[in-house]
Amino acid sequence: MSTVKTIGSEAETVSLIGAKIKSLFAAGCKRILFINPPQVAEQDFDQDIARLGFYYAFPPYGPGVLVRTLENHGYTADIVDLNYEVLLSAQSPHFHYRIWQKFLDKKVIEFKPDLVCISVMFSMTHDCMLETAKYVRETYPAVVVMAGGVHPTGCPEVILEITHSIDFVMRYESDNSLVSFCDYVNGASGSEDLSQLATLHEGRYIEIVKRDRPNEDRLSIAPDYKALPIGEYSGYGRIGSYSWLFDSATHRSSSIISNRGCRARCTFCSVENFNFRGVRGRSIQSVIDELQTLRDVYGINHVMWLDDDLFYDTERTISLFQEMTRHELGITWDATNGIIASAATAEIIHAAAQSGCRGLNIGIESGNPEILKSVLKPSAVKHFRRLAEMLKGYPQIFSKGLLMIGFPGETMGQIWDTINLAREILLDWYPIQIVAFFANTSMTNSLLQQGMLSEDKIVDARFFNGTAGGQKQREREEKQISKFIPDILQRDGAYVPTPEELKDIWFLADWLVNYERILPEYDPVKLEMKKAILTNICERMSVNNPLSTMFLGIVENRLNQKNQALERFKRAKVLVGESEFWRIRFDALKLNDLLEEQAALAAQ
Ligand code: B12
Ligand code: SF4
Repeated sequence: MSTVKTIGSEAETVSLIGAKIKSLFAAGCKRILFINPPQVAEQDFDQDIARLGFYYAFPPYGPGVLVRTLENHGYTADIVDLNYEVLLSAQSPHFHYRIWQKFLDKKVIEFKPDLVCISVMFSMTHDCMLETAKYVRETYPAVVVMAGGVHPTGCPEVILEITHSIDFVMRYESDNSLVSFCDYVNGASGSEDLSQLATLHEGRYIEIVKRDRPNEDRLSIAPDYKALPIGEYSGYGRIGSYSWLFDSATHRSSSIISNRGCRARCTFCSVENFNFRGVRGRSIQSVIDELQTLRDVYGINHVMWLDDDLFYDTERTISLFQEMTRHELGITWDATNGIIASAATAEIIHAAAQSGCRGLNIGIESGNPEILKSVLKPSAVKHFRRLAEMLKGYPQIFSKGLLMIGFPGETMGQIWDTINLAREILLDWYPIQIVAFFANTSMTNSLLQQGMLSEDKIVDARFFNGTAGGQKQREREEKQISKFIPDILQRDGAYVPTPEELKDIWFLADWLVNYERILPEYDPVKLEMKKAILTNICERMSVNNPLSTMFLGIVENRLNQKNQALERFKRAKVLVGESEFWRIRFDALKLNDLLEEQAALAAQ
């Protein structure tokens, strides 16, 4: 792979890229079409999961903002959301995955774009991006193709070098750069205004590295979704991680952003590299206006904040929540992205609760002070304890602590600190991830430099949890033959587990922080909450999981729903019998005895 970013001087690079742009757009560039590609690749896509509404169905927020921005500058823009079309079509028994091509064709033929912009946020969507670009190139060879968003920003060279279907990668937030690009094509500005743009010249990678970051005025622009049926989205997939808290018949969810960027610079996160240092906020009025539009135009009654640092600037945060309350919006909200615990004050949490907060994810990552320090986490253990204490006063807010294991060099003792902290502060649930190495983070860059990681490992990096993640894959693959090290957590405190061992540690940690602690729980309010999240796991996230099925039965029995509980116990027994993966884990943790005991209790 080439490493040079320029050929000759910087001016020569700009001139080469400028000439390439002019040669590709013979008739100018007035019509720009954004594509949100399917988010799950064909080989991973499971129609049953789609029909349960478990895949993400986020409105394409970034493309929506760019559509409005371009139209404000005299261009014509539109969006086709192939992810939504696939999820919607998956409801039909005659579904076939490549139906997205039909929707794309229809849009391209009607709209006649000069430029197609493929928007890609996640590295997991790498293959979908390539497939979409390839189809556009083969079917409409005259159309210029550009990719942008977080993922292409992280690995533009790799992308341009492995496909001939993408002409340009535009990096970072593109609110300014894309307008300059179109202006340049149409002769409305000079090549000196081009920025954040990468391409290949005679097979070699070249890039205009100059950045043009949008300022606060630009950020107050709300997305224009054109004809997309935003109000229908949450009927076909998830928006955030709290949809299970609401009645699906009336729940209509969308997303919104209040700040861009984050004050912190955690080494495993690419936000600082992507959004640059610091936080830029929108005007509070523009946020309120957008919420009102979501409610009045699309019937939205719940939003997920897209912010990385929602509680940035205590005074502004409180004002934002107070304004939301004052406008009686009738909209609840969640912070699936996670908030910074050290930024939470009693006043913020109170204003949040008043303004409709129902779900709060807290970025804990580790319970070990050295790990927190080494990854530059902006919160310490004392902040997690303090926030957990504050949240006790707001039982209507479901709190999740986001945990990570498998940091480079992390020892068993340090992993135990995370498990112990989670069991001490007792937030409502703890999603756990094995550290993944995404492009453009300082942790990944440092491992690449040390030769401890190769670039091909990060291009389509994915987490070990989630619908298409490694845990689900492992359950599927190990139905006949499975391996498990039940005493792995008893290894010496200084021992650094291998990547393979981390998978069993993940399983045991999940058992300890999420399931075992339900056994002493008899408070009906807490049991109702556990019932809601376990139902979501059993019916949508992990349908053949006997552990969550058994615990749902335990909770139901304590809520006096004995018949339901007995059915769950019966189903859990069948599921264990069907899978070696689960059989050896139930044996090792003596869960068969627990299952028998609980079934007997429910039968009394
Ligand atoms: C909101 C969000 C989510 C939401 C999803 C939002 C959605 N789909 O709309 C949720 C909570 C579901 C989520 C989940 C996850 N997320 Co997230 N998420 C974000 C976050 C905080 C903000 C994104 C956002 O909406 N920004 C606001 C809009 C306006 O910006 P934008 O869409 O990027 O668009 C701008 C530019 O990208 C560009 N642009 C966009 N499209 C195009 C196209 C073209 C052609 C051009 C030129 C420009 C362009 O211009 C736009 C305007 O400036 C980012 C961090 C960040 N700062 O980017 C992380 C981030 C994207 N997430 C990340 C991660 C790791 C995850 C998870 C894996 C976390 C987890 N533990 O499970 C999951 C994965 C989900 C999955 N696919 O399975 C990483 C991505 C790493 C990677 N390379 O994949 C990020 C970068 C944060 C980080 N930790 O580093 N996430
Ligand atoms: S606090 Fe969250 S968004 Fe901010 S740098 Fe750390 S992980 Fe990224």
